[in-house]
Amino acid sequence: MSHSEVNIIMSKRVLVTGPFGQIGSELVPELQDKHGKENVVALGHNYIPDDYEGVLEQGDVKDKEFLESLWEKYDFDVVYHLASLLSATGEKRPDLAWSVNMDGLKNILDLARENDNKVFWASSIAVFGPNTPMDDTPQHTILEPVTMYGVTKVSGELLCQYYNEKFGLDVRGLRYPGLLSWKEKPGGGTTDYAVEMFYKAIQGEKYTCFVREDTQLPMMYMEDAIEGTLQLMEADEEDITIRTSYNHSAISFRADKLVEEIQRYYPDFEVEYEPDERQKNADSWPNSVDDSKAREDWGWDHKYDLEKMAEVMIENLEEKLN
Ligand code: AKB
Repeated sequence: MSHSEVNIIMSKRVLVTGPFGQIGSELVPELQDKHGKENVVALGHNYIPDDYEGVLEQGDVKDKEFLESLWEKYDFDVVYHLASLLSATGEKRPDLAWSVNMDGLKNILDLARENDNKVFWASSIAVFGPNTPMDDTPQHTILEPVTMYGVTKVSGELLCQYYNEKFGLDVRGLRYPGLLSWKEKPGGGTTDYAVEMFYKAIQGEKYTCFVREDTQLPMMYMEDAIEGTLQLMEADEEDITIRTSYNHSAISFRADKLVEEIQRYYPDFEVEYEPDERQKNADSWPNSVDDSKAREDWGWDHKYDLEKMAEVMIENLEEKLN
């Protein structure tokens, strides 16, 4: 058998929803490398970048008939379901957050079940709430979120677990922390301030931070998040013991500690703190998360600490912005 024939047999047809968001825009190229550009279908909705190279479809995850037509056209094997409204947008548009996050997920799970697919779904630290232990938050703990985004993530986790237990669907998920990347800006989240700080420092501008200086949240460099996602999806099925979503953690820092780190490169960088409604979301989330289950079950380990993350963010953003 030739090398290309082996590749065709091993390649999977992959659907990515939310492909042009913060996670998707870095996950899609990795999946294209792995499975071949022609085998990865990006399902965009409102925003499609002009320079996207690959198989593209445009539509709404809430539209089940449209999704069915995609399955008929491409006969998917694997789905990465990333399309979601985040915490800040979710508070502004709770009805839309519910329908995109819940109806979208249910449609994907139903089609994946009918077609015997494997599914990745993005959960978040937003599943936690003010009654959750704040430090080293365990995998199994109180889940009483106070944001609509968090409500949809807890409900989504339970739905994933239900589809696994009831129908045997191989669905896997991660509770992502705040993600930092220089490639694509986040949008509509609470942890966005961490990325915004880097932009302002490099552009030589003062930053008005929308959370207090003592706000501490779990965070992760995007390369680690992508690595963890692929690792989870490649793990043997019998090693997956969590079907809600795994705690997934790397670093944790206060807003003012990040400022200090950036000031090592930009000593004149100034920040003032003007907390807005997003502070409430941040206050309801943990300081740090215990992800030992992910480490035990499928060997998760992060590579980037605060210093290394800040170094690569600055190095790459300087090149991008200047
Ligand atoms: C947000 O801030 O809404 C997201 C998240 C933590 O899921 N980055």
